[in-house]
Amino acid sequence: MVERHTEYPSLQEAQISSRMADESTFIAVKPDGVQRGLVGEIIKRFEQKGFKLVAMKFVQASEELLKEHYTDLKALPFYPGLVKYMNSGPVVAMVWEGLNVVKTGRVMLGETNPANSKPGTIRGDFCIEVGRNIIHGSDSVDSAKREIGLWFKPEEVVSYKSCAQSWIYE
Ligand code: DAT
Ligand code: MG
Repeated sequence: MVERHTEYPSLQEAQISSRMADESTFIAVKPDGVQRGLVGEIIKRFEQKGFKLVAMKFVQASEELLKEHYTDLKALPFYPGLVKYMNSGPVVAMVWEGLNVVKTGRVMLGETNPANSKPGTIRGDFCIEVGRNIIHGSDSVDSAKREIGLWFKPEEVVSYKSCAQSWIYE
């Protein structure tokens, strides 16, 4: 009988599921990324890497939400300008799930300052100045939890099985 590679024992499948669902990160295409038509390109990179989209909304964020989102930076001189920039148009807010997605997501973004970001990273490929760096990504598992809770209601984060999971995780 021909062995079927499309089916896995349920235990293995359960182990894969728990490893990949372990971690989520908050990613947002900033107003400049939206205006410059880079939404699809950014989503594509996370999709093609193998991460799983579990929440997404197109939203004009309030000043209040943005101040809270960047509360750790409130003492810094660029904070008012940062909030104004983030409030200057709609953003695409997303939650992506997968193994080590917080750290790998940051690698995919590049450095905070695009000038220090390598080609091949999102900031390295699509922007020039730190104040117009087109994308946000959580910097730790704890900040991801805080940010996801700020931007999404629990019921807006969808749990589903990806048909590709056993081809992405071993
Ligand atoms: P990151 O977005 O890489 O996590 P951060 O949390 O230190 O970086 O800062 C948040 C955002 O603030 C960053 O994406 C762009 C802006 N920013 C950071 N440093 C800046 C600076 N020196 N001048 C102007 N904007 C800055
Ligand atoms: Mg940050």
